[in-house]
Amino acid sequence: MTDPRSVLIANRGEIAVRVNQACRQLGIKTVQVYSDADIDSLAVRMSDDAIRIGPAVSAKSYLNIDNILAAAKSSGVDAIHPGYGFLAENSEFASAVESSGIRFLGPSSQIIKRLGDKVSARELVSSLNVATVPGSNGRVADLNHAQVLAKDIGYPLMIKASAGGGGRGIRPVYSENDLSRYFPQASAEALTSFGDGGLYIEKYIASARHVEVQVLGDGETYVHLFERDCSLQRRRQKVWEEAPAICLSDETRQSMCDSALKICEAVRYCGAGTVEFLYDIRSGDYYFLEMNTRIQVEHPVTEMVTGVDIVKEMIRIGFGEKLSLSQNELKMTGHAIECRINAEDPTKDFLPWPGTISKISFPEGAGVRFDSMLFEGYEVPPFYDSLLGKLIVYDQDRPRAIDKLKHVLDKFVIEGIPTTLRLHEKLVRDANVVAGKVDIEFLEKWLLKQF
Ligand code: MV4
Repeated sequence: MTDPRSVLIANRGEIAVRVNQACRQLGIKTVQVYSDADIDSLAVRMSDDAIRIGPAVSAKSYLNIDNILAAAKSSGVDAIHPGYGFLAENSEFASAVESSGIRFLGPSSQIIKRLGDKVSARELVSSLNVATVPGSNGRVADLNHAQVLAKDIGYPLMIKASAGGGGRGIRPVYSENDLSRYFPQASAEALTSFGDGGLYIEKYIASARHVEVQVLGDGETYVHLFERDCSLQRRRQKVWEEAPAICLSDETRQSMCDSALKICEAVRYCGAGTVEFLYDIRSGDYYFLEMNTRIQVEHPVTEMVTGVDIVKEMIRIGFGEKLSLSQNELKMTGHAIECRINAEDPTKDFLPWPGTISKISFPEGAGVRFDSMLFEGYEVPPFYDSLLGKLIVYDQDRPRAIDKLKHVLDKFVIEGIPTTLRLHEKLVRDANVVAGKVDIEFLEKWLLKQF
């Protein structure tokens, strides 16, 4: 019998391609939504069916809840996959999908809301005896309150928006002077950007690495798929990610993964998720930052070191099936590195650069994966974020993975537009990157000396 199930893919680009592939492998039919800018995209070509949801501008297409729901209803799909970005962590969207009787392939709107509010997530996590960054308990009422708290916490500190996340709405503060200047600014900004001016403050952890734990849950059983190190970031955008995180001892890794599972159990997490931590290089301590309730861009490095297809697993769970994995059969072997390939010119301060791909070729082989939306003749539209694809290499250990990455990057050709391939060719040869001697501030400082 053929599988009668169908999924509407409410996203674009490489993740829409990835979800289409996963559905195909599961025998599920796909309906791909597209804006006017994406009618010729790979995701549209490979899907079983495609529906226009509006003009190029995201606010009127990929962020338009009514249009997406109308597309889902008219095509009669059983479920919606939100991908990442756009509406993936919008609890109102999840709630609207739930009310329509269509499955949302992610956690419930309630879980999204509870973890999406960073102050409520911090409160939940500290009640579980998992360390959060020292800072305010709950929201900071006003500047006066912030000043009193700052006396205890000390400088530098960070002002963060409760409704923010992923680095949006955060601001470093180095003195009491800064605080009185930035606190009202940050509050006003949070109100305009997120419709919620609520702020909290945290001690600034300098010399840290960004380590995150991948989890899967079905509301009854929870597993972790170990961690990724995403310390190489520029303007809060990850550039290079790897698994495992070489800075962690086995003991710390176990403790961090257990902490992530505690959070899943506490909220009865359902779907794929990521628990973000800051790892303090000096003390060896780690702190919870936030939990992301979506599939992440960098999920492939975890797939390579665990052998688990995370996207297929989240689709199965979303359709009400139980986890097909148990913790004791999960192991991490080898080492994987992901390089994000963006349509940006590293020599022009990463200026986004739309245009036509005239040529693309790369050496395929064992332990080389390229998750992408590209094909020769594809025209990169100017309306969306500039991620074109992700090169992932895998090998037995980190030195071999780095060596393989060097060779693959040497042979990797994208012609027609500038890309961040050039950046990765340099990074993979940098002594500090090769030695793993980096922290979250490394890349921006390094970039000042390049190009
Ligand atoms: C921090 C931090 C240091 N101290 N919070 C940025 C993304 C968001 N998920 C949390 N982020 C951070 N929060 C405290 N209390 C450092 C980061 C951070 C970062 C900061 C500056 C430059 C690059 C960074 C990369 C990753 C995380």
